[in-house]
Amino acid sequence: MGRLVVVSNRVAAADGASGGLAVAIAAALQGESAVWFGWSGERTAHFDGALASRRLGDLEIVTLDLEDLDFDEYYNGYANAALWPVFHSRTDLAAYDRSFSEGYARVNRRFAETLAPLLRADDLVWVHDYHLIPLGRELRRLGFAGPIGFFLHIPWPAPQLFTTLPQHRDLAQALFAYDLVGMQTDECVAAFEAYVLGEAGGALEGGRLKAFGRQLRAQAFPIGLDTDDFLALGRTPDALRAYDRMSAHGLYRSLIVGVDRLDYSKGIPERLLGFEHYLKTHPEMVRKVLYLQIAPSSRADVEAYQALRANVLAQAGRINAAWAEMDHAPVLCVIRNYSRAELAGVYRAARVGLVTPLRDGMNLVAKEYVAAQAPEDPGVLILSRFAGAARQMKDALIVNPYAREELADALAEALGMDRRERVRRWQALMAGVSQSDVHAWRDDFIGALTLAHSGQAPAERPRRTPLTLGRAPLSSLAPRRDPPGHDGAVSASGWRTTAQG
Ligand code: GDG
Repeated sequence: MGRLVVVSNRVAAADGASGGLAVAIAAALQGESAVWFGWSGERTAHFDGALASRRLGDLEIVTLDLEDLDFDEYYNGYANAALWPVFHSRTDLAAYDRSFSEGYARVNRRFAETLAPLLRADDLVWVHDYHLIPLGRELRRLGFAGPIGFFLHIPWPAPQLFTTLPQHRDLAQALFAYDLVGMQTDECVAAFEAYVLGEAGGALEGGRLKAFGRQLRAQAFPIGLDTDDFLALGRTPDALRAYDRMSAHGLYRSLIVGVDRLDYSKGIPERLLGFEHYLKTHPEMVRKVLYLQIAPSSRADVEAYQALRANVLAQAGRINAAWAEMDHAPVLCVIRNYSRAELAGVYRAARVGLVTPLRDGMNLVAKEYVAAQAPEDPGVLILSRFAGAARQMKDALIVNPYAREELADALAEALGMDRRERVRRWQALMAGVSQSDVHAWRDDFIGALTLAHSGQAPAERPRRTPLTLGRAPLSSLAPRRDPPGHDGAVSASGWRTTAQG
């Protein structure tokens, strides 16, 4: 049996990585016999293709360094200043420079040329995210004929947005080198299909998309948490200390928490406006609430991120200037990283989890907030309708993050919600978080990729069958447990809910 070879831009197995992709892949590969290949995060004067390799249990981590021009054109350039904004509906922030797309193509070739010699014919290759769309095509060019799947962690944009990229056709064609293209939601798959059918002269036949003389299967695989691991983190001393610290700080006040990379897609300025509107319309609550925003710095070399940082800090300052007293400031905005254990403690201490991105592939913070709650006295999740997670987490208070009055109303509803209703909503949400976890996501994807490569059609959703890539079975196949007190069944793709919505 071949190995599972996972490729992503960054390879980060250690704790402290504040990014959904690294957290998810590290969890999905934990304890597995697999290879994880990617950029080391280091730069070198001249690219030489030298690889570094280390082992983490059964996992082999292989990294390469990139040169400065690669970093500017591929990473800061095409990936984070063109694809990221366009895929998050921010064409106003996109840089369409040709040099960026050339750097992107070059680095994908470099990835392929260094990876290809390591591949064995029976390996299964799983490529992750928007940095590496052309990688599969490059590997095919170099002769790899085995299964290659691609998973997009961020949203796939509407055709009108995607076609603003001068290279849209080439990007779409590159995807057709994969056997399976996975996305976070059905909505993203539908947008991709609309492009292929409407712009690329493709067709959808027997569940397969056909275009550019090739075919692929496109399907939604909503990503989840390593839920058991996160629950265990919540019981560690670091988590308990953070919980105690924030509970003491929030004594006589209700804590509202937001945790997001400092990224314009996360809607932090809009959230601050919503909170400000809440204070204006509920002046009696000013001393009774504290909004803590944890926002670790991200992509600080890109101009739009520098502007965002200044904007967020200015807004928090403005709100505090208007509403603070000598012993209380309503907003605490912390631009730094905390350990995941500490985050688990902070989530648990918060009466409200405020997760209001303007656009988000999934959003793991929403799921972490739910997983961290005390079952007998849980907090309330307020979730943007524009997060992929909103398709599953219908028992959250779903809001339009652009509408400050709606945000303020949701805060009022969450802070006034009785315990019974909070428990009822949390139980439904937690059932989904437990069931649809990162292991199910991994097994579903790999099962579907194996079928897609062999030309078989999946019955409905791919079944969770034992996979024996490499030495260890990929799934323990233990039935996933429901949280105590919950008796609901949960479907594979969407969660059963108890509330309307
Ligand atoms: C991309 C997609 C998709 C945050 N602050 C700290 C910290 N974090 C962790 C969170 C969470 C992760 O980072 C963020 O994940 P998200 O899913 O919310 O967002 P992105 O980073 O944008 O991730 C997203 C995801 O990929 C997975 O497919 O859901 O839509 O954009 O786990 O806890 N971690 C640590 N310190 C922090 O201060 N250690």
